[in-house]
Amino acid sequence: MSPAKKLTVTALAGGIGASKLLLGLYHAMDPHALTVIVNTGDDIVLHGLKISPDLDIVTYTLAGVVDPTKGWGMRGETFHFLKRLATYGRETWFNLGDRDLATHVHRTDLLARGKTLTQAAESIRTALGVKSRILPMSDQPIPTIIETRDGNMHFQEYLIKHRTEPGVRGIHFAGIKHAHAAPGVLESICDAGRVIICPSNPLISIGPILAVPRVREQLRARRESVIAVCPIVGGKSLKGPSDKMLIQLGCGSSASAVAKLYADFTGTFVIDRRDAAQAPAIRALGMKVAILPTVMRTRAQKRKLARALLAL
Ligand code: FO1
Repeated sequence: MSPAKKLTVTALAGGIGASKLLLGLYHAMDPHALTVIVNTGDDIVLHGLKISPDLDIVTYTLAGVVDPTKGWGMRGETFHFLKRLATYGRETWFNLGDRDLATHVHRTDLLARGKTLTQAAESIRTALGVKSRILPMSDQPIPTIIETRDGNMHFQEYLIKHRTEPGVRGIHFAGIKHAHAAPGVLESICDAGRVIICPSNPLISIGPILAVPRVREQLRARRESVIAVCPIVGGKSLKGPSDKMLIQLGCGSSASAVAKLYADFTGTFVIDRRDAAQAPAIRALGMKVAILPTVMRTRAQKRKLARALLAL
């Protein structure tokens, strides 16, 4: 591998949890040498608009326009459009902001004109001045369906409309068998100096990317260069319902439980200091263990973890 290629990073990412680390990487390395492969299982069509939450969260974060409190949507957002929609009796459980709306209209129009999701994501990230490549995992829709006691529902309905209350029995990715990795996805895993699995939900953020045909195999082929950052610290998720879902699906909510899910394709598993006691169990799965401060609240903490990962 050439010295220039050695410095390249490909990251697999969900939304908010991943974006913290991605922001750290963006500032700790040459951002042009970073490629982000993003989960699109969360994508949903609402009010005729194609919404790609994780693509937008990653793009807005790296562009510096994300709402810093919520971690999704745009800074300084207003919701006049949503209020008007309610007038027509439409469901408004998914909070579409007025500024954010421009992104969904632009993407939906590009898709209607025959462009791919990859091309739409490229148009949005370049317009917002993001220097890193942002790739959807696939150009085909692969919605994440949560199987619950109350029936099957789209992930966004489970997360937002039903506030993760229904007990989870299973998860599937509709249409996955016939889907393909988007252009550049397999190549960027194959060519990168290192591959970083961001601290995202292993079941519904990283899981859908791994399920795209050939992605897991490609990661296995690069196992020694794959570094996964654990999203569970002290048995709790850093963000979102990972802990609850892992428990309900019988995996258990711990660093070693996530390590088991990643053992076949990960060379180095990164855990927080609080979980140091689990290091021997994780090493027994055949992975190296790095113990680092993985909780990122400040800009400095994000950069610090990013630098530590780049130095591994
Ligand atoms: N998350 C919420 O908790 N409530 C919302 O109403 C909501 C709206 C929303 C709109 C656009 C967007 O890009 C993201 C949005 N999110 C919202 C976040 C998103 O649903 C999830 O955090 C991700 O899908 C999981 O990564």
